[in-house]
Amino acid sequence: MHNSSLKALLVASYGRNYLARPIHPSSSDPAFYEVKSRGKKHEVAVGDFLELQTTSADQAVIEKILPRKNLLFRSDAFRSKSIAANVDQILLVLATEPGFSPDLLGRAAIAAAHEGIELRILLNKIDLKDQLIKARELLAPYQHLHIPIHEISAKFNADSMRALEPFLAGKVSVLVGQSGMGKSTLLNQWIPTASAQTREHSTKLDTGKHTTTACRYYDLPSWGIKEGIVGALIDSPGFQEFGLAHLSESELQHSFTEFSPYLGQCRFHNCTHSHEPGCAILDGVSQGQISSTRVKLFNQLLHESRNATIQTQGHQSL
Ligand SMILES: Nc1nc2c(ncn2[C@@H]2O[C@H](COP(=O)(O)OP(=O)(O)OP(=O)(O)O)[C@@H](O)[C@H]2O)c(=O)[nH]1
Ligand SMILES: [Mg+2]
Ligand SMILES: [Zn+2]
Repeated sequence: MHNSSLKALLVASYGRNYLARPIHPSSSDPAFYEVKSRGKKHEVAVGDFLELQTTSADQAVIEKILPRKNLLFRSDAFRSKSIAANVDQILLVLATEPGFSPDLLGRAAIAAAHEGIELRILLNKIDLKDQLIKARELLAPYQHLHIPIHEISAKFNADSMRALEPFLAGKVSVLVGQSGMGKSTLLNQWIPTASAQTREHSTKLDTGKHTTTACRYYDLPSWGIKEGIVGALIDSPGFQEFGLAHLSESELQHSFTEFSPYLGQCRFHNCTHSHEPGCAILDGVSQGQISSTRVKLFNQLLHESRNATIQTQGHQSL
């Protein structure tokens, strides 16, 4: 057999194992190619468009990652982890129970703002009412920022799910959130064939019982097609940490969109907006225009970003 090159979409990743499906499959192409990157050269993510070189009937190596419109990832001082590429929208899934982390919510919002990706918050499990009021309180600062928030129950309220369909049609959306919030349950409600697709991927990738640690791309059914574009959902494993150490101080400031009218107005040009006199951001807090939770998050992220820079410099000098 001879090698040939083709374009493909990365549809599943599990550790360093990947599956990609041909964009314009010919009759002789398999449904998926098992793809490998040559060494550590290519850091790929689900949603990436790739140029592949086939090496056998159903295996290929990555020649090239086609230009991305965005890449959602998290990082700390030591490593970074891709979540998804080329997404139109982030669906941040939170639940009434178990309670969600407001810190993670804040970080997801910053990641979205930084990459210029639309964010939609789904508050799931509203059938469990005991913690509903508390959840709404934690969401108040985000309502204030005009981020759309939908109250749903994946298991017990089909209408709440259907109401969201128009927002998913024709778009690639990634489900993110902590473990147990209901991401996979949502996926299975919207895409009844998802579990069958998962099984197909798993057989190929041989992930066995670790299927929930994989990240996967699923086409939406007919309601998800808009103007000829097939929308999709990317299911990602739950995480407890969302490091944003890769954002510089200036990138951070600009990702807190509500800070923008105040930027450049602090008394000190290198103001960290934590304690300085004449800080315009802190004035915004006392006037009720900016939430103090968000300023605290900014300071935490700034601290992590600076720490990461110090660590990196330390490594380079070794
Ligand atoms: N009461 C209630 N339970 C729900 C609802 N949606 C999901 N659950 C339950 O919440 C649990 C976790 O759901 P999953 O869909 O596995 O959560 P996940 O976010 O995919 O979790 P990870 O894959 O670990 O990241 C399951 O037991 C679901 O049955 C809901 O609307 N109401
Ligand atoms: Mg899941
Ligand atoms: Zn300031």
